[in-house]
Amino acid sequence: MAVWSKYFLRVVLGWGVLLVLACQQKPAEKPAPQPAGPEVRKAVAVIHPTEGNNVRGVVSFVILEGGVMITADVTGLPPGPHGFHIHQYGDCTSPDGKSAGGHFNPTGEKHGAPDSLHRHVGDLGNLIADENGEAHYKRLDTVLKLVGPTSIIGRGIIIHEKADDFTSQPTGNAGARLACGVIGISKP
Ligand SMILES: [Cu+2]
Ligand SMILES: [Zn+2]
Repeated sequence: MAVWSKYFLRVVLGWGVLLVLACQQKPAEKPAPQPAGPEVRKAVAVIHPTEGNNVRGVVSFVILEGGVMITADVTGLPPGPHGFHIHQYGDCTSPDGKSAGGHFNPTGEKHGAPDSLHRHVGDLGNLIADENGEAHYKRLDTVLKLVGPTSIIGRGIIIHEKADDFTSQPTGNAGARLACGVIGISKP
């Protein structure tokens, strides 16, 4: 056989094999599986003081059967009630905490008490500080979530100077921001 015809044969066979392989590949019917992220069962925020304040603490969130258990232990507060909210942005970069934006409100509701039918997802009520400036908060919340469209992961937590009155719109008139934290996923 002539050299050119051997070459020709090889090329034809080569492309033929490729064509058969290509035809055997079925078009993608299912989307490629998404890489599994961390399983979200718990979240945590470390609270740091804004400029001129000394408020510190930890807020944790754990998924339980009836909702999300919120636990907060905070120090350095003036005695009395202090508005306690999840705000839209997990951004505590500004000295006054305003970089965290307004209350986290993905459902377009009015501001309210945490047990109200109408509330922002971020409305957690008040922390009550004792005479030593310490506040402890433990509440099972049935509105906020750690997954899905109302997830609070990556949002901010703000502790305010004054009490949240649950009626003034859109913030509860809780005044300045004493402390700020960012909610992150914690180990299940
Ligand atoms: Cu707030
Ligand atoms: Zn609110």
